[in-house]
Parts: sequence; C-alpha cells; structure tokens
Amino acid sequence: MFVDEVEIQVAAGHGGRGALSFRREKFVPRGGPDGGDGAPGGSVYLLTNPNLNTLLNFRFQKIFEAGRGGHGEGSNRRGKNGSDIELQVPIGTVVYEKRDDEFVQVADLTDDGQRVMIAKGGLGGHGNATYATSTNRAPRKTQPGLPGEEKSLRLHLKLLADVGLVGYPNAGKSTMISRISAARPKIADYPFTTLVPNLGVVGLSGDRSFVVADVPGLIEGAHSGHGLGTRFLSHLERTKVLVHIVDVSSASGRDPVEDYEVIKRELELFPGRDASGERLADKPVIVAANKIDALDEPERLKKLRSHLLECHVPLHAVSAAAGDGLPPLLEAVWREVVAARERAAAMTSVADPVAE
Ligand SMILES: Nc1nc2c(ncn2[C@@H]2O[C@H](COP(=O)(O)OP(=O)(O)OP(=O)(O)O)[C@@H](O)[C@H]2O)c(=O)[nH]1
Ligand SMILES: [Mg+2]
Repeated sequence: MFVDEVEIQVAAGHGGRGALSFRREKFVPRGGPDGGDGAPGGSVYLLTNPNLNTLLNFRFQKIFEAGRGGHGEGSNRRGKNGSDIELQVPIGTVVYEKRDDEFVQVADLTDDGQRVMIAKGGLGGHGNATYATSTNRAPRKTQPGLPGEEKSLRLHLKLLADVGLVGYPNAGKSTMISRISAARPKIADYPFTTLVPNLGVVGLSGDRSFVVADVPGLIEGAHSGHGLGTRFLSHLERTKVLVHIVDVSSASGRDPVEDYEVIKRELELFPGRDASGERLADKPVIVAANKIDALDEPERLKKLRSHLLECHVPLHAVSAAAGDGLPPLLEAVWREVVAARERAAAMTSVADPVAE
C-alpha cells in the first residue's frame, strides 16, 4: 500500500530532576550534599532509509515518545539518559511542523542515511550537590528537569526521480518502465491500472543510471479532480525531465495530437513547483510515440510528428512492448538528465560560493 501523507505526534523525553540528598556515613557527621543531576530526556530523530518508498508505517502508529531522563540520586549518582527514538522514512520525505495552526516546512530529507533531530529531549535538572559553596554547605536547592519538545508533524513523501513518465491511462507507461528497469508494475489493457507511483532504476552503458517514476494516468480535467486528479503529480515536482507517452495506435480511439495537447494543458495547470521554483510545465519534455508495432494508420504518427516539430518538442517513435526505439530514447533522456544535473549544480554553487 502506498501512503504519501501522514500526520503524527512526536514527544521528546522530559529531563530527570536533580536529587536532594546528603551524605550519611558512620563517623562522618554532617556529610555534605550529594544529590546527583537528572539526565536529559531522549530526542526524536528522523532517518532516511533507501529501502522504503511509502509512509505506510505511520498509518497505524501515530504517536511516538522518546524515553524520559532518569532522576538524579544520592551519592552523586546521575540519572540514566532517556533513550532516543529514530523514525525511518523514505528518501524524499518533506517534514512540516504545526505552528499556530499552520504547517511550516522544517526539513526536506533528500539524502540516503540523512538524520535530523525533530524534537529535542529536555535537559536534566541539577542536584543539590551542584549548589554547595563555601558559605552554603548544605544547600537544599534542586532543579526540576525541563520538558521535552512536543510537535505535531505532517510528513509528505515526494518521490525523488530524475524522470517522470506521464500520459493518458493505457498509453503504455507501466509497460515502458518494466522494459527499461527492474520495476514490475501491473500492466493491463484498461485505464487506471496503475493506482500508485512506481520507481525504477535505468542503467545505461558505463555506470550511467537514472531513476524513473511511472505515475497513474492523467485525463482531461485532472487538475480539477477528474480521474485520479493531480494527487500523484506532486511526485513529478522534483523530476528533471518528463517523458510524455502518447499512444499512436488507433486502439485508443483518440487523436494523438489532441492527447498530447490535453496532457500538456493539465501539466500547465498543476500549481506545484520544485525547490528552484520550476513548474512541471517548465521541465524539458521528450515525447515517446508508443505502440508503433500496432501502428495501423501511419498518418497518426506523421501528424503528431509535424505538430511537435512546430512546438520544438523532440519525438521518439517506440514500441514499449517490443522494445523498438527505446535505446535512442533513453540516450536522449540521459542527455537531458545530465544537462539538468549540471544546471542544478551550477545553481547550488552560485547560492553557496564557498562550496567548490
Ligand atoms: N501493441 C502494443 N501494446 C502496448 C504497447 N505498450 C503497451 N501496450 C499495451 O497497452 C495496454 C496498457 O499498457 P500499460 O503499460 O498498462 O499502460 P499505462 O500507461 O501504464 O496505463 P495506466 O496504468 O492505466 O495509466 C496494455 O494492454 C499493454 O500491453 C506497445 O508498445 N505496443
Ligand atoms: Mg500503468
């Protein structure tokens, strides 16, 4: 099951209180203060795990509490530290914290093994031994532990893929990803077979690779909720290149040029932006004219080709099922991915001139 948005509560542990105690020993009258300090409470961390691709774990358990710090004790014994907890999340998880009824983004976990503290444990209090001075040898002062932070969080998974496959239902997106990667989503000849996004890694010669996301099909009016709506388009926000798959066989009963224009419009109407402010419609697009093995009316491909030529959008005629035309398509996609990675790297070095 794919879950990409959850709300949870996290509570760090309270600090332990400092002890009030005096040394009592035979033959040692008025032994000094020996109340130990309380220990800090445990903190709550989020840690990315590359083997996860859903927030499903948080669907059932929603409250997470770290351990409280132990109280100080006599004989200057310090309490035991509260135990930390680590919540594992998929890479691409964006974390929002509720502040004054508004969720504010506090972290974006995009790296493998990235760990962030999300709620800090409270400090332990001092025991009375701390307060002994030359003028006050028997202090009775102690400190309570401080409370741990408590937070309401919203976790939103936005998959991290280099390339997004978009298109009408049945266009062949899942067939494509199963041909070019090890992903094995369900493929069937009815619309809306794919109900959740799938990720696959495409390996090219050398050690070149990129990640592809197959998302559920779009239809006209998706931006206003038709079909599965745009719920899954947020998973394409962070892609660098879109491959728009258009069915050019006559099986769809629609016109390929119109299909292309309809989906293009839906992408334009999607309001989401990536971190650099780029919209889906700003991303480079490569069109894969699919099902050429079943191209019963070559006119359909020709019309699409000349339409895209006018729009300066590259087209590759392919058969995702038979594999025809896929190598040159993947090379073209790779070139766009590299160009986009270079643009992103240039932007980071402008933003942070110290990082060479
Ligand atoms: N002849 C032919 N059929 C294809 C080709 N690619 C996909 N198909 C068929 O088209 C149908 C839909 O394929 P899918 O890969 O499930 O399409 P999809 O775009 O993932 O569809 P949704 O998940 O519903 O959005 C299946 O019956 C496939 O076998 C192709 O290159 N040639
Ligand atoms: Mg599919």
